[in-house]
Amino acid sequence: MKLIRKIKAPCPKCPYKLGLVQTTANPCPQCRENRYQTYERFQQRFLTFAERGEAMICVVSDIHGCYDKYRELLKVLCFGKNDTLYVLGDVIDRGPDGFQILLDMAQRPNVVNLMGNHEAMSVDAISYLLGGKLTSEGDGKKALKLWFCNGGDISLFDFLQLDSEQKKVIWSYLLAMPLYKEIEVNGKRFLLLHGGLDNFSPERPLEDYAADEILWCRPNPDTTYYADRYVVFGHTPVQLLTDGKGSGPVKIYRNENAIDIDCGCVFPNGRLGCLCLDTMGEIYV
Ligand SMILES: [Mn+2]
Repeated sequence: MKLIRKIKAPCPKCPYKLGLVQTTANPCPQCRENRYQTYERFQQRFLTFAERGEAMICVVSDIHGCYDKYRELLKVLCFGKNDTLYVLGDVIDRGPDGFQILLDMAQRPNVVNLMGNHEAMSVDAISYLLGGKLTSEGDGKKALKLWFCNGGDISLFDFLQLDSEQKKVIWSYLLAMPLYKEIEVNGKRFLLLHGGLDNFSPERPLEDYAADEILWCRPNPDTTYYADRYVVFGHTPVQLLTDGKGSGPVKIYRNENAIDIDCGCVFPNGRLGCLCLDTMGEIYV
């Protein structure tokens, strides 16, 4: 494993947390004493970026019902109508407010949501509950059980609270989620998806991968994909890849061109990690 970039987290006392990018203040005195220069640099670069009014492209994953962290991230990013936020799935389940987050995202044309295995499970289970047709093969009861075993029970409760118009919005939003997105930012190519690419071969066309190979893939710490583009994914909390050996707060995991951004925000000691594709800078809330 090779970490391309190491960024220190701000000290726990830091009131700026890198987050308050609206201010020109440097990190707190303790941070400065600890020489958290990377944060200062990032903050300055971010400020220049925002001041120029340029659009920013960011990517986040596995919000898992953490509504407050999602809102805080938008604030930290100063997320505006010219920016784009790619969300690599698993907005729902485990935490309580997944569908509320999806409702908010559905109203934002510049938030692009990709399918996660939790959204796929919810589609199968809710189809079964509402007596509709399953969108993927399998027995409905099994689908419901699988969803509940993976923290879907809390989301079902959330879903049932929605009024019929909101349910419609959510339903069409879920069904429209793509499995992957290929984009280019500043001359760098990115493939964005939820879990990874099982049975990977660089020659294999993307449309050839089954949904499960993308949604449930568990890369290992040494997994690499393409030489000419970054693959950015979530699904596997970085704690699993570092085997708890990393020191300090959890960080986005990079192994050559494979980048895991799931910092396990719904779990104790987890954070919501966000990668800015323009600068490759990391933001945490
Ligand atoms: Mn997942």
